[in-house]
Amino acid sequence: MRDLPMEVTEEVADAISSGTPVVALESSIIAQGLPQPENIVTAVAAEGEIRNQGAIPATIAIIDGVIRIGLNPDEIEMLGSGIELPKAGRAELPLILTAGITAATSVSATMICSNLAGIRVFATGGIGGVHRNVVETYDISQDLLEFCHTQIIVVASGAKAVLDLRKTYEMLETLGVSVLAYELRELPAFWSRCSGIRSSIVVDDPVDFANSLAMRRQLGMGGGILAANPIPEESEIPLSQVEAWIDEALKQASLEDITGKHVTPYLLSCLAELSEGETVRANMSLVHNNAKLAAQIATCFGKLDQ
Ligand code: PSU
Ligand code: MN
Repeated sequence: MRDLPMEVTEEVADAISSGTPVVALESSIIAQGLPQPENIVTAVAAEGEIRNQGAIPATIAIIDGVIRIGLNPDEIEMLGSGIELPKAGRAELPLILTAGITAATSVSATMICSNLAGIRVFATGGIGGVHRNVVETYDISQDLLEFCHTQIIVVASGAKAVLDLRKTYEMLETLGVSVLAYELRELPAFWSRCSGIRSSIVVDDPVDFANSLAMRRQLGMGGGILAANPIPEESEIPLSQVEAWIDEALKQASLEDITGKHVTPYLLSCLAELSEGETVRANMSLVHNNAKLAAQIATCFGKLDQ
């Protein structure tokens, strides 16, 4: 059998083997989730914040059929240059590797690749989930099921609020995913701090996330943890304001018959326009904040391992 097509940069490989904290970042947010040039600004700033916290960033993508763990600035620039790239989730990942092509990794594929490399914490903006029109479309993101398969902590500001958040959080509970809210009693709603949905588990210390993952492992349970981190107060958009824009974006998506993997990127770009960039600014801030918490959690693993 041929070797797994995966390349880890020297810096990341050294960090993993020496126990230096490492945080993974996804690339679909660069290629499909944010407009230019904010996509590249956000990716670079997230890496910078992780370094500020004393950890090593590892942005993940598939380049020419190779899983790349850690990218250089030119590669990040290429992913965010506006060229059309496939969005790889769990289902697409093997095909993209055998075809030898380049693709951005969504949350599910980034979880798989991070785990293969031995990285235990991954930061993103918001995970996918159950779409509001699920009854007609059956559209539920691969991200949710990935938490059953892959053992990693995903730091996100909940699921994107264009989704049916109540159904998304219910489904995570059904799947046995540990959803730990950070600092607030309520689960976050991406651009807004509160969704109106109470969280049964709240933690105040980054070490609690690391301990929970270690305990899942000891229990032989497998599966991941969602660290639900609310957007910083100064950047949040009130839920009622976002809801008005979402209603309009959903109407436009249905008129234009947008389906499948194109729904999330379409809605995000529609909201960016309707809000005159406010949703993009909030998205940038929450990604930065999630990178920071992820680095703090990764640092706790170093201490647990000693
Ligand atoms: N977080 C963001 N913006 C994004 C995403 C996450 O702030 O665009 C991406 C992730 O890659 C996630 C995907 O996996 O959106 C969800 O897409 P879907 O609903 O098609 O599974
Ligand atoms: Mn979908």
